[in-house]
Amino acid sequence: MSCTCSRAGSPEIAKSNQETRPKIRTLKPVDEDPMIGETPPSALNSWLTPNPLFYIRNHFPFPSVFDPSESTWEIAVDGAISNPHELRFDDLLNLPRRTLAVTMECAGNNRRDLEPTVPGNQFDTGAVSTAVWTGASLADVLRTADLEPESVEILFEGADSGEPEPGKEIQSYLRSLPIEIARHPDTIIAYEMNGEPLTVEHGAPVRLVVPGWYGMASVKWLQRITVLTKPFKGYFQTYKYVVRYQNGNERPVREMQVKSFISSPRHKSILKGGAICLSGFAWSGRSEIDQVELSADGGHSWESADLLGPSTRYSWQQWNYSWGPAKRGHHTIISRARDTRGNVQPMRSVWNELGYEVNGATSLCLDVL
Ligand SMILES: Nc1nc2c(c(=O)[nH]1)N[C@H]1C(S)=C(S)[C@@H](COP(=O)(O)O)O[C@H]1N2
Ligand SMILES: [Mo]
Repeated sequence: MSCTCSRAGSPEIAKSNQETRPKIRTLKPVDEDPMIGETPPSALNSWLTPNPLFYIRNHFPFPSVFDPSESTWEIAVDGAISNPHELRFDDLLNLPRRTLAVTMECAGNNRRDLEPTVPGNQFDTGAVSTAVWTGASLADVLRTADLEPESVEILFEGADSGEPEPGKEIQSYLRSLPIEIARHPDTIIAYEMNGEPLTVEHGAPVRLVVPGWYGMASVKWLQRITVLTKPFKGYFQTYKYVVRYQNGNERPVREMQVKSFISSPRHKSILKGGAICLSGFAWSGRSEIDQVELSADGGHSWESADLLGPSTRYSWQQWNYSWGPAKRGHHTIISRARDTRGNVQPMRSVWNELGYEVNGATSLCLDVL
């Protein structure tokens, strides 16, 4: 049966206190200094996240000596190149425009679901958002830079800095990319987000956007691009953003893992019986979603959801499922996604020391009257 409701299954939602309260219109706070906030559940029902509700994840205070004005911003391009130079905002505007819909997820999203719990920001489901980004391909910038043949990585520096943890040396936010990812035409230096100039929260005037990778790669307030002949070993590269398993193995965090969630109805909703429309999103690093399935019996049997709306390589895919008629009583529903490369969302997240890539199926509880 296909779903007729367009989004949130509102007709079925019984009037509980939860549903009559005004919808939250601001981020769900996680921390104030540095500023961290999740996209509120009400905004996780839309394919594009409105800019003011796009999650924010800063490691440091906002850049201090800071003029985010487009007329004066310069990006230093240096390192293993024959012609170190400064790139102005206008230089970027003169390069071909590239526009891409990209879902960005923080590597720590859903950290609070891990058992046993791990330290760090206890993110719920909202450290993920989607925007249409416009900018210049980094490849076009690198083409004019004349890289030395032994170059292996490109390093990106944000204009923000501080102590990443008490006692550690003051440093900028620094992340590197392998040359092949940096040279991919879809890796962009973005200056627009959903058709508007970037705001300071999201990296004004320019940030990197690395589609398909967890958010840490998309360096905000980009002020320096350095070509390296040796792999970068900085704090946010080899100490943080590393998946460290219980057995001591480790690997760097890179592409987003296949994942889905149910955004409507809300967890713990009380609903009238009949057909209940379930909907949500599914995404996976650099591949498209092939299938989303739902189970109401703890994973014994699965039914396929309808995929709808835009389907692009780097953005999440909306899905709907008409479930019913649902019997009275308490139900636990789970969703799982599969991508076009055959990766399937696991039932349980794999525990790791720093709580990254938490993508296990999550349970939605519903009571049907
Ligand atoms: N300069 C700078 N860039 C940064 C960060 C940062 O703290 N400083 N945080 C990174 C992380 S961990 C994430 S998840 C994304 C979040 O981008 P957003 O705040 O626009 O959602 O930015 C990344 N880029
Ligand atoms: Mo992040």
